[in-house]
Amino acid sequence: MSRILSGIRPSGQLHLGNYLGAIKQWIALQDQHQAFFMVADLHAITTPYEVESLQPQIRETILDYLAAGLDPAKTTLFIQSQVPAHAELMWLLSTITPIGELQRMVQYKEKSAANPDFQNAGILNYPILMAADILAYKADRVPVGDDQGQHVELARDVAKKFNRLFGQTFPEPLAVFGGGKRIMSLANPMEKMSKTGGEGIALTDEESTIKKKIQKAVSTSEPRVIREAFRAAEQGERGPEIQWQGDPTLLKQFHGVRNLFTILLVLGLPKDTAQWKAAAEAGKIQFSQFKPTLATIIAEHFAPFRARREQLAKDETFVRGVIDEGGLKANQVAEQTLAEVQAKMGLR
Ligand code: AQP
Repeated sequence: MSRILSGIRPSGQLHLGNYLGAIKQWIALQDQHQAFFMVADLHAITTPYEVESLQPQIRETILDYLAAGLDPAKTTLFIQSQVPAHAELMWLLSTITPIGELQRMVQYKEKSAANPDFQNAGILNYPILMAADILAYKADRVPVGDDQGQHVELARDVAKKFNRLFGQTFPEPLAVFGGGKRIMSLANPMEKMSKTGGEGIALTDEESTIKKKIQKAVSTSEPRVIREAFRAAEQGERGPEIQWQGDPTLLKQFHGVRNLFTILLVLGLPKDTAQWKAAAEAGKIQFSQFKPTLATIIAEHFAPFRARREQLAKDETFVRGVIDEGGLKANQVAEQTLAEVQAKMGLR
């Protein structure tokens, strides 16, 4: 049975992008794979954060995992910092990771540009820790959103290099992407939806809040844009960006409506999507009607999530038990890999 690993930083409320890019895939994969899902708190401290909010935020993230449908009977759910082997393995892997590879990572460039007063080696070394997260479990599949694809490729390169230098040890991990691999910000669809941007649709949002947020989403009345955007959403592609390159307004509208159609296609029932597909192909969608419909589809999809989450929040003993048991299982596997790596590198 192949192994998968993934995680989310406890850096704010989980949003639709985190769900469609990562968690929805995790739920689908947990039945056929040996799965490890962590709350990536060591990654969270590489960008500005409030010390007193970190523990509550870690707990909120675990509640989100459980309420979304991750089953502790089938998967190992754990907190990254409770498995010290990740940080130790990272050090060992850092000795074979070229600095130039780290410096060319898009997330490193974006996150250091966004936080000029918080420059630190952790942001640069983030992908080595992520490689250690993956390789500690010898995972061969990593379900993530497309912003993390470059990091998984680096983990793959590190695995190959380790195997070449010290003998076959790791599988070469591959990223696994789902239909919502890049959900864009509603207000600025040229950028991805993010926790810290504050404009995301939180998984806990009520229908009225979702309606208000979607209402503000960038849309269009241009038939060409509607048609091309629906086609791109259906094919899971960024679409014919070149075509709109000379017109920033149309380009933004294209990305805005492609994003809304992507959400519809991943969350809507076939009867919902068929009707809107026909309208999009004719280039005639009234966004004043489409937007509230989409908001309702999202709210209904997450209604069971919100109910389960409310129940789980009251059951501190259960949640604590899941974290403790997950930590034990994760430590067992990761420590074994660490010992093997230490021996192969001549440290034992
Ligand atoms: N907009 C997105 N669309 C699809 N997938 C996304 N992911 C994040 N944003 C989107 C995926 O969610 C998983 C967890 O991400 P993360 O929290 O570990 O890192 P991040 O990419 O830094 O997430 P955010 O939400 O943007 O947080 P902040 O604002 O703190 O930086 C990953 O699989 C990611 O691909």
